[in-house]
Amino acid sequence: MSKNPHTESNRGPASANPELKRDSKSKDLARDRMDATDQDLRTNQGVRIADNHNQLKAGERGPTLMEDFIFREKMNHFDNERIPERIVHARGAAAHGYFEPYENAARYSKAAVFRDAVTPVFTRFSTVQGSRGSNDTVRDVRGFATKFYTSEGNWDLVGNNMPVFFIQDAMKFPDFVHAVKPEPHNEIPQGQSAHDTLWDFVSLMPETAHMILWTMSDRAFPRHYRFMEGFGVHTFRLVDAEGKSRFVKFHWKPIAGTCSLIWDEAQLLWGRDPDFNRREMWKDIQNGDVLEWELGIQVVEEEDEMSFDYDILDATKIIPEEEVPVEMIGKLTLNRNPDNYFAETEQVAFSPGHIVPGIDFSNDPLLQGRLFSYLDTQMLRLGGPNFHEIPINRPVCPFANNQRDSMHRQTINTGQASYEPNSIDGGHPSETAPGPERGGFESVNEKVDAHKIRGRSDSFQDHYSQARLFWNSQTDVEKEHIIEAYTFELSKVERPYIRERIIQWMLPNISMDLAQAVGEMHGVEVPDGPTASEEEYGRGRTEKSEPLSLMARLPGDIKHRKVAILAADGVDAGEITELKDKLTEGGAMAFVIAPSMAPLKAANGETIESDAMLNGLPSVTMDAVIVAGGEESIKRLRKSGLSLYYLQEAYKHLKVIAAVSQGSELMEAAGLDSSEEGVIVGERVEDVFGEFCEYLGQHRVWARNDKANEMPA
Ligand code: HDD
Repeated sequence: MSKNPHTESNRGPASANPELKRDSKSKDLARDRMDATDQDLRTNQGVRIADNHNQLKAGERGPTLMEDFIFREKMNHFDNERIPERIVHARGAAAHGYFEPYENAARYSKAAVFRDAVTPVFTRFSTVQGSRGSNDTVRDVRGFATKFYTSEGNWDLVGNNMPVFFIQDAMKFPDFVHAVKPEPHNEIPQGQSAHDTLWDFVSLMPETAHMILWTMSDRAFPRHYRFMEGFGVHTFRLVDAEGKSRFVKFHWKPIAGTCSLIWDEAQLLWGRDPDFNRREMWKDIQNGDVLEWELGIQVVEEEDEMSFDYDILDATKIIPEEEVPVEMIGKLTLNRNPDNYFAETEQVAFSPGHIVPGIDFSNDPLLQGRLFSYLDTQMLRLGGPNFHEIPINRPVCPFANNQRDSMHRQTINTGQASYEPNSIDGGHPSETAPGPERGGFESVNEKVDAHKIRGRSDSFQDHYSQARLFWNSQTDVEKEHIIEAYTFELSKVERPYIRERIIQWMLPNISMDLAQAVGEMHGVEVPDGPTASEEEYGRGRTEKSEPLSLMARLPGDIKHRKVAILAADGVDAGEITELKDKLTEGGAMAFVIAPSMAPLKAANGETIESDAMLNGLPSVTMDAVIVAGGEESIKRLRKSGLSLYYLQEAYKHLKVIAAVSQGSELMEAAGLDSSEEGVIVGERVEDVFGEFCEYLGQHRVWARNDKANEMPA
């Protein structure tokens, strides 16, 4: 069991479950894996195929014969390959891994996942708005859904990379999704929130203000899934071995830190690598560079439920970490790519309703609605109620019940009794009484004594305090990006009255600076002060909360960062080797980027492999650039517009750029001034490397922001 460095003194009892190994799900999947090595080509009925190129015809130039069962089977299967994509979160990428609880976890919950030494998991990341074939780096929320194959059944933590949601009651979910999705008359825009119907809805629904602000921040296009936080969003419950229930919020804290793309970069990536996030995760895992998060919880004792200036059942609110600290209770590692996208990533079925003893729901009306929706949607998407039998969805623990039949049933249930109680099959499968360990599921014994009411609690009225809290917690650069985001998004809204509603009726309640800045860019007059009613404006805490800024958890080092080394024939081989060694030592990945894919002939006659061409791994796919020296190499690179553009684009996107020896000439040719911050030149690798790493640890050269805005690239 891993030790949690943050909570040394806060340990509860721990126990290990030796029989559950981290690869138990992989072993479970093994019985369905099919390897065609050394196999003959056959039909689905097992008949060997002699000719896979030609239909059976009446004569060489004649029509196809109906009896061609080989053609018909092949074509029929192909014609039916697609299933409905997810109604939201259609585009996703996933990986296998495992979860290891810290010793303190079992203190709050009797769930086996917090006791067993290790539990296999499958985690799927997704965008929300776009279709399955849309771009990875669009401005959107990212889904962060984890299926824990625990020894007591599957637990799904189906969260997002933002801790709040757009609406408070699931009744509004179809409306929200209809508004955000491509518009119904022309199916435009794909993967974008910048359109009339979304902003129309938002402008009429002040409860969206807080979440919209998050989506206008750089959190909406993470640099890599590994640099992204995750949140369970709702308040859930954990139930300990004594049956005591506590409210919790779940957090995934990335061990690598947090950082994002910037908008221009994100947009360029739509064209240059639409699969950017999924490709990076895939390649990193392939290279053994695993993704890691800590699972944290904020714990609220039941008696403190009403002690906040917001309602903890309201999914548009966070619990600021200053009010309830996040306690780390375990670690997630993603270390294995799926074997087959469709079988695993597409067919995985998550549901917040998949919980295990020791975890329970709260009465959050958004969560309550989700409990119906996910199961319901799987009926259509996965073709009926047997989707739990699909290999990626089945639990690793044994399970039996009296549910029978329906479409595509795989299990061959033996025995005569498919009911309970029975005496024919020895009374099995039988119930298990609830218990502190390995007991049957028991809901929290909450007293509910109320009138039926279709309405909302007054405690859900404050729509703006936490939006102000978020705004006040951002650094100047982050605020600038948010202003740019609203300005851009609203510029795509055709109806002026929708733009005006946002600028005049929503933004002034968040920040007058924000409202004025966006108003100015749209030529819309802004009122003198807030426009919301006192209740909606709210009086909650608004002073800065550090963890709400992405800058609070910058990576700090060069681990997992991608560095381009620009080179051409005639490059200094020694410099390349030294750079690669130093970067790899620090945990970064170095790529030799050259004008062609032909092996480079270095100045000393050595041959160096080129990892990619200048337009193959363009600067937007990298975190930093170094120009290696070598007279001839620089001469060649100077002749390439692509290499000059590489540097200019990296400069514009606030990336650290270094040049060794003659490399400085390429910098000059690109118009970059080495007296500026984050533009580093030196005679030897060691002259530039330390400073280079410092900037890279800060993710970007933030001080360059104003200057970079003047760059045309
Ligand atoms: Fe949802 C998918 C996360 C509110 C209904 N949702 C889906 C996925 C994630 C979330 C990560 C993709 C799972 C996967 O990878 O397969 N959804 C959230 C979060 C929410 C949220 C964090 C608010 C806190 N969702 C929400 C509501 C409803 C739904 C209020 C309906 C009442 N969500 C769905 C769905 C999806 C889905 C339509 C589409 C495909 C699926 O479930 O399996 O049922």
